[in-house]
Amino acid sequence: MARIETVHAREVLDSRGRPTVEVEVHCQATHGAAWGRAIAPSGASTGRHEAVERRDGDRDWFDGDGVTVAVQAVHEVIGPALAGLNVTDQFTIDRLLCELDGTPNKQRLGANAILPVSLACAHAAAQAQRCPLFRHIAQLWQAACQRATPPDTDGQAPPSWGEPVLPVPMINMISGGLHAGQQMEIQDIMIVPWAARSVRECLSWAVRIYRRLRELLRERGLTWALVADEGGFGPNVDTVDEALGLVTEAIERAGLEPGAQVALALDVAASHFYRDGGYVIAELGGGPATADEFLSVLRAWTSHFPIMSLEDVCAEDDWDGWRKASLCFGRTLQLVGDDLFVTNLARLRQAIEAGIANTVLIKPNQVGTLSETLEVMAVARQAGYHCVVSARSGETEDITIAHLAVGTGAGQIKIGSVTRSERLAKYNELLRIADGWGDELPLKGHFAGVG
Ligand code: 2PG
Ligand code: MG
Repeated sequence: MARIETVHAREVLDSRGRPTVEVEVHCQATHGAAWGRAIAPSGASTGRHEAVERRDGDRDWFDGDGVTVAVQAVHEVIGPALAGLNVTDQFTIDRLLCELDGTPNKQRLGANAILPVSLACAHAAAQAQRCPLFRHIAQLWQAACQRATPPDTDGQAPPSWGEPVLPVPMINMISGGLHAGQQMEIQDIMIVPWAARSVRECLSWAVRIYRRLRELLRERGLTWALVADEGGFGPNVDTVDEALGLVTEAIERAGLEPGAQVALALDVAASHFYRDGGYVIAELGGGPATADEFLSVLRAWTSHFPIMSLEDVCAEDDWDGWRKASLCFGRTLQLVGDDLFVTNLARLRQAIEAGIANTVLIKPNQVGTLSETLEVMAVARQAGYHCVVSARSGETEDITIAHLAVGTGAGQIKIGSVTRSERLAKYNELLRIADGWGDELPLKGHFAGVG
């Protein structure tokens, strides 16, 4: 038993210099004090259906981006309600957080107030139990999976992921869209070093590819020194095709085999170039194109380049486009929904029913609590979907998602590139976990639609 004594929040800054909420939870445990700390991240290419982030809107305070209202909500509403609860009882805490807010999208207190409380409780609970966070999350995950299992599925073979493992990272190399200068419509070109044998080897390959890419960009006279929001390059390419060619060549120059050793993953983030009822992209002449026309462009990319994963191939509410994309790619590629699902159970259920996508991007701040995040993952797993645990483009030194990916055995994590400390904080935490528990935790990717 570890009782919550105080919940303290403060305004801190994220990687874009925007305010966000940090929370500390202090408890009294049987064998002494325990505490935990967590910080809310923040997206740029946010989905329309995400839980709400509360900001002050006062122009004199961080240009309106301040989060003092959210900090106040922690001090005045959340802290007093949580005092005395057992910090290890995450499901009760998170249920209470949802009740205190009382809205479906957390707009009263703000997901940026609620999430760091939920995660800080998990950190404190792990400390109270004297175990690493991923072990505590693994316990919660088992319970979430049991809750998500319908009673009539007893005896069925368990889906292929869920045991704690170290995840294979998707590592950002080139950014476009809202994460860079919008010079290229799609948001991320990432590498997946799926043949590497350890997290260290994944990172060693990624750094080598990143450096070869920088050399290539310099040789081609493309602006290479600028790094985008997630630490990748934001070169002035004319087309996505050109950018895909550059990353593939960088893999070769690094002495690695594109496809067999290192595959590509794209975050198309199509909602952000969906205008006037169509997809506006240079490859299609820059006018609004239909989903069918856009899918033919995607088909060309996937046949010319070693792409294994496509995220947000259609706009968040273009269910018809998604249905077509799922028929086209769902069996052979990993088809990830981010803006589509926004880590939201109702939207995931709707997609499962319709056979749309095969993988869910998991961002805890899109839904607002750890328990709801685990519930979405458990329902996804039950339906045979895969999960990629993901950071946001606005990040901090918070490392919780590294433990979330390991504890749930998701097998994949998306953090950003191999530069910028808010990204490296998470990679370094994976390295620490691998160093401490690597003998018990293999590096294991679980991918949908491939192998
Ligand atoms: C995404 C994320 C992370 P953002 O779209 O997948 O890359 O971006 O946090 O801006 O939503
Ligand atoms: Mg995305």
